[in-house]
Amino acid sequence: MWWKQITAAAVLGLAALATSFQNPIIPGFNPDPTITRAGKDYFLATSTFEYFPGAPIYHSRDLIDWKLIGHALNRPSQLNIRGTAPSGGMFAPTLRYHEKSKTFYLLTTVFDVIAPPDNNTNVMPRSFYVKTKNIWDEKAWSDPVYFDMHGFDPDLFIDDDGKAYLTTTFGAGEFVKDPGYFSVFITQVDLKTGDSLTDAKLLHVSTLPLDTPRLAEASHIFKKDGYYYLLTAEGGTELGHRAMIKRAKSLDGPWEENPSNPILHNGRDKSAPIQATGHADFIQTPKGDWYTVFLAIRPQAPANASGIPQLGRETFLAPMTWEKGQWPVINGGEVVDLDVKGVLYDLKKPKVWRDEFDGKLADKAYYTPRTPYKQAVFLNERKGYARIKGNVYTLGQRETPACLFRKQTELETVFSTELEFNPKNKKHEAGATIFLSLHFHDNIAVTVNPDTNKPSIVARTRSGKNADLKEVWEALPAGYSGPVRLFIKAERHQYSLGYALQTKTGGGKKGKEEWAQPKYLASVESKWLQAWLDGWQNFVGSFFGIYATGNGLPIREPADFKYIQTERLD
Ligand code: 6LW
Repeated sequence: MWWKQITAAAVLGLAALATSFQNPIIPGFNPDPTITRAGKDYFLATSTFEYFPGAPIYHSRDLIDWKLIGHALNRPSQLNIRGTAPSGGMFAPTLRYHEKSKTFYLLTTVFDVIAPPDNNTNVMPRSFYVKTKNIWDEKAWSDPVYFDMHGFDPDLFIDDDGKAYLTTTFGAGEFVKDPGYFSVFITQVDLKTGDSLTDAKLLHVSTLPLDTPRLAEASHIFKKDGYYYLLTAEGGTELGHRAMIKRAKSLDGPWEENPSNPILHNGRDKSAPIQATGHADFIQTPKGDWYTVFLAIRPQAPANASGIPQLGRETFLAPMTWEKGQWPVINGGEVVDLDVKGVLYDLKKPKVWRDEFDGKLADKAYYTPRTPYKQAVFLNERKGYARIKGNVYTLGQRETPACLFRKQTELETVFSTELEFNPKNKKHEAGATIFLSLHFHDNIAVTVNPDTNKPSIVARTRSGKNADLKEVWEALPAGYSGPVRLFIKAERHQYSLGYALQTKTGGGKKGKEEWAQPKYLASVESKWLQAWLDGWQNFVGSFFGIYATGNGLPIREPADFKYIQTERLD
């Protein structure tokens, strides 16, 4: 039956050719990915910085289709971020499943303030872990157990003899002549208390040239075939970002550097559409194949190293093999692309995503800046609406405004919502926002114009290195009391802010409501919502959101949002 074999082989061959997956696997602001596996289930966590809840846990059975199942840090006793500056908060986690104890550990670090211009208060990191035996129930994660070693990017490695090792990153200035700006330290820890059982030892200093950013971060230790491997991210989190690896037969060394370092570095091809690749973690499938997850950016306008990454750092995937001599080779040694051919499959994503607020939120992918001190969003007060009760804080303050945010996950998309809100004075405001930070965010809102005293739409944009504010006002037609639709159109080069009014209500005989076309009032260049604004430390990405505020005074008028939606522009 030779013909049958040939046909089968041809079909298999075609299938292999047709197989390919799209990067990023977890789009939108999802940096510092860390991955682990329990049986057939993969779990992946990323960083959330000043947003709450912290440490999203994604689940997948195939490394491609990821669902958010909850957050490891979901109550104030675990993550109490108050007054936290942009890009402070919850940093790079490590997620590990310890088979013997059937326990998941999530290690992370919290900073209050990270860098200028919000600097000069507390830049000291505090690292800790939380654990759970039931990762499916986010409430089951423990309270923090604090480590006593300094540093950030904590990694946990539990050896076959049960000894647990913590590695973190901090400055090695006092220890070696040519220190990296940041280097990796190791200590054995008592996992029950977080206490160190041995003195901290310098484990790794970046071997990059002295005139490059010699940062060694994102350490992860693996054991394979009698070797301990130390994976690090080096060169800074910008275009020089890369993954490096070294190995030893004992954690005490001597260490041997991979002659083919870096193992991941798209920066060697500045025309590639994925840049700043690094901060990686490894995973083996139940069948024995290896993959790496890592952070990277998708620059846009232009889509290469001179473009800008306003979605922040996202989570990417690439296949990996262990070559003879036992060093990992990522993506066959090639630059990683948006379309990775020959493995896994292409997951089609729906063009429209919508939350109708029918008594609960559609999923858990909602955030607020900092830890809320009080409930602001009510899903059961008015059927079919998310009711936001504004507080005194604005989106521009280091507090928790009354809002509901979602990560922007696609470059070209329209975010929209329908709002019912009756502002009584110029302080009353409710609307939609595209939000990078308390300094850079752009809103389209319903409020009262202080000059005319009329209920109006206002579009507020911020641009320039000092985030200069521009406003465009448009009065609502006299007597108009219907709902207002608000739109934020994201394109590669700009965001546009618009609104639409109802022209016919759904009441009466023919029953179908009608709406005018959206009218766009203002736009802002997307570079003012990107992660690499000069002089602003920025580890996050942009969010769409809805909000209400009393702008410094209490407000009793609720803002009722009927839905939020994103519709991809393709
Ligand atoms: C992360 C560290 C880093 O902790 O950025 O540039 C930090 N390197 O690895 C925030 O993601």
